[in-house]
Amino acid sequence: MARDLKNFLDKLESIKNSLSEEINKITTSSELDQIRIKFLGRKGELAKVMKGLPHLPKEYKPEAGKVANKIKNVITNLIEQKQLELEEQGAKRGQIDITLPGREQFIGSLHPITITIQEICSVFKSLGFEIVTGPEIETDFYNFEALNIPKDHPARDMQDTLYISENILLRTHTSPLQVRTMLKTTPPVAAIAPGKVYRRDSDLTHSPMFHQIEGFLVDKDVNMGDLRGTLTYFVQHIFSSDTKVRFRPSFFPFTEPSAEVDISCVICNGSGFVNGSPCRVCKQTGWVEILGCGLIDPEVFKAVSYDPEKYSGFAFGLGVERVAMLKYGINDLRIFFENDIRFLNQFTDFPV
Ligand code: 2NL
Repeated sequence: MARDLKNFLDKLESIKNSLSEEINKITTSSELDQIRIKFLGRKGELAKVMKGLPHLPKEYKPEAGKVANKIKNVITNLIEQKQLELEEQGAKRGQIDITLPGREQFIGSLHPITITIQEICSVFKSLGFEIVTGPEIETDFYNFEALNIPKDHPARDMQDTLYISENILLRTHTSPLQVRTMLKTTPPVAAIAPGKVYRRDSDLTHSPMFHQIEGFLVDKDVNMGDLRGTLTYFVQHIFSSDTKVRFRPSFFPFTEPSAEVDISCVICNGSGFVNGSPCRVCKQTGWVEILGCGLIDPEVFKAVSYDPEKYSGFAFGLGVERVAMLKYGINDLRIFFENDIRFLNQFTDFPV
C-alpha cells in the first residue's frame, strides 16, 4: 500500500524536476506560456497526477494532498520568477515599450458618512469647538445615569439597548463622550462628539449601528439664543446659506427646556413642491426635522460636579445618516451599509 503513496509522490517530484529543467532552457514569454499550460493547465502534468489522488487509500490522502499543494506552489513560484526575469531582460534589450500607459490605479474614496462627519465637525471647529472621541463600549453611568435617564426609562430597556452585562453596554448615543469631557474640564468648554452608536433596532429605516454627532457648550450665561444662533450657523454652512430654522418644544431627560429643530426642506426649498409634484421628503410641509437640542439639565451638571448656579450650557444631537440622506438626496438608509462599489464610487474625485 505504501507503494501507492510513494509512487504518487515520485510522480510529483519528477514533474517538478522536469519543469526546472525545461524552464532553464527557454528565453521568451511565449515559451513560458507553453510551459505554464503544459504543467499547470487543466489537462497539464500536475492535473494528470492529481487524478490519481481519489484512488489512493484513505490514510495516505492527507499527506499526498499536502505534498501536491506544495509542489504546485513551487511550480507557480518558479514560473512567476521566470516571468519577472524575462521581463527584466526584455526591458534591458529595449523590447518593452515604456511609452505604453501603465496599469490603471484604483483609488478608494471616503464613505459619504465619513465625508458628512468631517464636514459637520469642520463647521463646529470653525466656531472653536474641540472634537472629542471615546469608547463605544460604555458603562451604565456614562450612558444613562449621568444623563438623568432614570432606571425605569424605556431607553434602558433590554428591548432598546444592547447590553454586554448588567452594567456594560454598547453606547446608545454619543452623550457619554460629553459627560467624560465635562468630568475632565472646567468651563468654559465647547466640544463636538462624533461616533458610532448602537440600538437594538433593525428595519427599513433603522440600522443597529449608526452615527451620531452631539455637541455642547458650557459657560456663564449661555441661553437659548446662543443655541439658536449656533445651530443656524451650522445648518446654513452644511446646506445652503438661505436655510431657515424653526424650534418646536420637545422633551429630553438631559435638557430643559428641550426643542426639536426643523430646517426648511432642502429638496423643495420649503415650497412643498418639486417640479410641480408634491415633495416626498417633507411631505409638503416645507420643513424637515434635523436635530434635537436644549439647555443642559441641572441634574447633568450635578453628575459632573459643575455648579448649576454658576454655569449654564446648551447641547444638541443629530443623526449623521439623516443629514447625509438630505445632503445627497438619498431615500434609502440601507445603501450606506451595503458597501456597493457602484454607490461608493460616486463620492470619489476619480470615479472608476
Ligand atoms: C436627538 C437629540 C440630543 C443632547 C442630545 C446632551 C448631552 C449632554 C447633556 C445634555 Cl452630556 N444633552 N445631548 C441634548 C439634546 C438632544 O439629541 O434627537 N439626537 C439624534
